[in-house]
Amino acid sequence: MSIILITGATSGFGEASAHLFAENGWNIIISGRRKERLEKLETVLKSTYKVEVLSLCFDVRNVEAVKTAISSLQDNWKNVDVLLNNAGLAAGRGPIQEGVYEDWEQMIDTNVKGLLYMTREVSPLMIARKQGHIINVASLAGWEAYGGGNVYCGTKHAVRAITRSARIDLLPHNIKVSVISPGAAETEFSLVRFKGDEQKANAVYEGYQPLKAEDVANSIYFMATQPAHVNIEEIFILPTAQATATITHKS
Ligand code: NDP
Ligand code: 8X3
Repeated sequence: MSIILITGATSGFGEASAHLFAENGWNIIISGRRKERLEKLETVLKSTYKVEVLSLCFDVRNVEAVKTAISSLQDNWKNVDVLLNNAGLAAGRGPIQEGVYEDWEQMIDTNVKGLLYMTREVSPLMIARKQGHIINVASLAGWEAYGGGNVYCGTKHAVRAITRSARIDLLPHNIKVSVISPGAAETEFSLVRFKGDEQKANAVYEGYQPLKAEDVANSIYFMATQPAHVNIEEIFILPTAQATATITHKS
């Protein structure tokens, strides 16, 4: 049975991917910081899909925690076929001259450094088996820079650059490296970005049909299930009503 390790499985794209891969018979390693959500998801996945599930509760910003989580994997969980580097966030949205240092650090540490730590620890397991697939979650913000998105856009541009470089590094080892770049998707993303302000978060998705977490999970599953000689290098997925980060057709 194939194994996928998903960071940020407690919500949004990660949670939807956990369901979809489990539904299709994959064993799943779920991770995130919220222990209760992990426990609940583990129970639901096991009982619904009859697959093996392992929960790893850690913060991807903590390099020692990442090292411990991966080095503590039992042999039966070491054969990770797909690493989905999904954990990430935007914290705030505003002009750079008013930027909040803690927000910048949280985004850079999670979206860039956390992804690097995970890749650094998991890729040797894949190299040992001469197979594997790393799928990074970037964003429309990895293609475009929009006002107020400064640091978030920077982190997602970095994710796309790291993906392309890692693909070259891992090429001789038969490891696929891909990236998915979604546009606006209704998850907990905006609630996190606007620090719990539901009104601001809901306004992001008003007047049009944004992507659902399941839409993105479907694309990730498509990427992960191609034949061994096929690498879907990048999927750029937008809501039909969205043309760019700042142009959305609203009713
Ligand atoms: P959610 O807020 O719904 O999910 C984010 C997930 O990341 C949660 O499971 C959260 O888990 C986890 N996470 C955040 N920080 C950490 C951390 N320090 N350590 C471990 N896990 C962490 O948002 P989405 O599902 O929308 O976002 C998933 C990814 O998709 C992110 O990288 C985001 O930037 C990207 N994205 C989102 C888009 C959107 O419009 N929604 C569009 C394009 C890209 P926990 O809090 O339990 O740690
Ligand atoms: C989330 C999409 O456009 O808000 O990555 O940056 S956007």
